[in-house]
Amino acid sequence: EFLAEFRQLRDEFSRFMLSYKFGMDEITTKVRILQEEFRTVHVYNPIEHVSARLKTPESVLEKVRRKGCEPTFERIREQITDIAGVRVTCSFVSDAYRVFDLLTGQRDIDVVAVKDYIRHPKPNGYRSLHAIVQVPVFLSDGPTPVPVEVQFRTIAMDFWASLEHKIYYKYDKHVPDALLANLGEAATTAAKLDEDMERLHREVHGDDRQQPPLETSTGGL
Ligand code: 0O2
Repeated sequence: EFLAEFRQLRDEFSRFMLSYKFGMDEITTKVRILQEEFRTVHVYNPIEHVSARLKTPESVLEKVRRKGCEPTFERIREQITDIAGVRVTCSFVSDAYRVFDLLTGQRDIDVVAVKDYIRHPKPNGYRSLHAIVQVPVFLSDGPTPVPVEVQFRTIAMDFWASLEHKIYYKYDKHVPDALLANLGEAATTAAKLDEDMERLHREVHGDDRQQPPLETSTGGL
């Protein structure tokens, strides 16, 4: 009996995790569609690259324990919102906001929460725009809304965050003060670089990006 119950739970958990993979794939496809459209139809492409990651079952369960979340599928779906993660890296800060608007403005996307660490950086200097969005995934038994954490950032923000992440783990979360101070300075330098690059870009491209999308020969169909 125990074995039958165990198998059932294992299968349910696999289905649960699979729904997150599908949600992540839906969001990745949406961003890739925008990226390809910009690349081919517009003069300028605001999306540098897109990546996605699914938390491992171990790290989901570890977070369930850490957050004191009740271990039911419903509670986990409500409280652990970063099981599926998509990262969108843009050239400029204004592009991060622009792609955020384009994605969250889509009819089938619900925005659950937004954390703007660009306007309000974390004390360590971390900057990125985070959104928890919900996308419907159509399975054989009907649609399931799946939360996906989408991070929008610039190349400079991404460069900083990946180094900080490595240092954080290298020191097992106890980074020496001097190194923390250096990371803080590097974050300020990265923010300044973002500002300078955006200004230069505007000087060269003017207000290109404010233009409406190109009309097609079929009259916009
Ligand atoms: P990974 O390896 O990227 O998956 P919580 O997730 O509950 O601890 P919260 O407030 O729900 O925290 O999430 P928040 O602040 O929106 O941040 C979650 C994710 O943002 C992290 O996921 C990182 O990807 C990124 N992030 C947030 N703060 C930092 C930071 O200070 N440095 C770096 N490098 N990344 C950060 P994970 O699961 O921690 O990591």
